[in-house]
Amino acid sequence: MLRIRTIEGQLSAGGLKIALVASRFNDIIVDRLIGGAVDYLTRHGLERENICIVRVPGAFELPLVCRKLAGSGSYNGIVALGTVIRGATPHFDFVANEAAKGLAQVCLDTGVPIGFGLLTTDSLEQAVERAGSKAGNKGVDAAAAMLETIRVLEQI
Ligand code: INI
Repeated sequence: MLRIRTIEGQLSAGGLKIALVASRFNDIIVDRLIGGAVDYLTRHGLERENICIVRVPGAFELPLVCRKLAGSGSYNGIVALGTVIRGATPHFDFVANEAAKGLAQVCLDTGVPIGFGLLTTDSLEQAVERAGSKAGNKGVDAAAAMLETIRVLEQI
């Protein structure tokens, strides 16, 4: 029987340089996402001095700043963190859609993996649930996805 070649990412972060880009908007939630991402990455071997945290005003600004960081060649991966909470107007949809679309485009244009840690929720309660309580911590999930993707890409 022929062997199937399988490529899988190891979850070791030692030696990498990682940027976290985090919005100030809804920082009560976003700070928990940052904490989760930093905790995950350091427990997987990333040295604290190899983490750079960049704060941006809101989710809308995430793609532009991620693009500059990705293009700098200084980072192996980026974790984008933010929280968009639905209000009474369509503003939510514009901010959330543009942020998500922009981040995907930066990944594809630059080849630098971006962990998508942008919460889009109907309420503050749903955001709290996803920032270190009953639905986990999406900052952790985004950091884990970025790390795995970095290690997969290295092998292709
Ligand atoms: N930015 C967020 O990160 N979350 C939100 O919920 C949000 N809402 O609802 O307005 C938000 N708006 C600000 C936006 O991201 C930009 O910073 C702003 O429009 C200036 O460009």
